[in-house]
Amino acid sequence: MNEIFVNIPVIKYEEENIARLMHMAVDYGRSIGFKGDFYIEPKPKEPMKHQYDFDAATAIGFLRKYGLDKDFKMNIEANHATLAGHTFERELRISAINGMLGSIDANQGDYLLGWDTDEFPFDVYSSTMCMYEVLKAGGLTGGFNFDAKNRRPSNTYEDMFEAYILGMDTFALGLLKAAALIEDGRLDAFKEEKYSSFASGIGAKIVKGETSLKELSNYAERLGKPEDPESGKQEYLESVVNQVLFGNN
Ligand SMILES: [Mn+2]
Repeated sequence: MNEIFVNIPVIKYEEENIARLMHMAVDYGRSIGFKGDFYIEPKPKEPMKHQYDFDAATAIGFLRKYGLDKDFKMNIEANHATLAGHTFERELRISAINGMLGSIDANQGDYLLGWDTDEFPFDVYSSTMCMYEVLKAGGLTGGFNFDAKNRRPSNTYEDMFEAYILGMDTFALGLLKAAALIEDGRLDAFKEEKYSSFASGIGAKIVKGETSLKELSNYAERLGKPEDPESGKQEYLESVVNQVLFGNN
């Protein structure tokens, strides 16, 4: 209980109480016939320095610890990913690989400000990589919500229409470009090649959990001096994305 005396909340109780509240919400929802997913929207920083749901990985760990992961999924907001120091697409991927990708708040933030500006999205790189993750995940159980508002100088009704049209068009274009990236195939081909050493031999044994540090140590010693590492081809992959987005291929 020392934590009380230095004016820090008893974190264990607070986490358990949040989990109790969430269990009660699930029980009540199920009792009135609600069969859908509950969503939790990770967000760091606001309104305080320590957030229990800092990012997707933190929230997923919390839900699993307290037995809530079958009832909850992530609602990933682009601007919150930025605040957590992640990219939007990374938060989507973390959710998807854990079976927890639910829905999306499709806004964007200001990379220079460090708080939640909830701008309507216009960044087509970001919407493309978002839709790439959605397509790779096989879709969403939820949907898209802008969670965005006009900037203060945009003060007419016409501006509101323009903002929603901008957001819709940005994500529609992102969807088309994400599909084009997948159909192009070069990104997937590179990734398959990059990890191909895990498909056979000692790599396959690692993946299947059929080896040990001792065996790997012996294996590494037998290899002798390592060859130069293969190229990560960062600039090549970025040029592929540009070619697909802007049609220079
Ligand atoms: Mn939101």
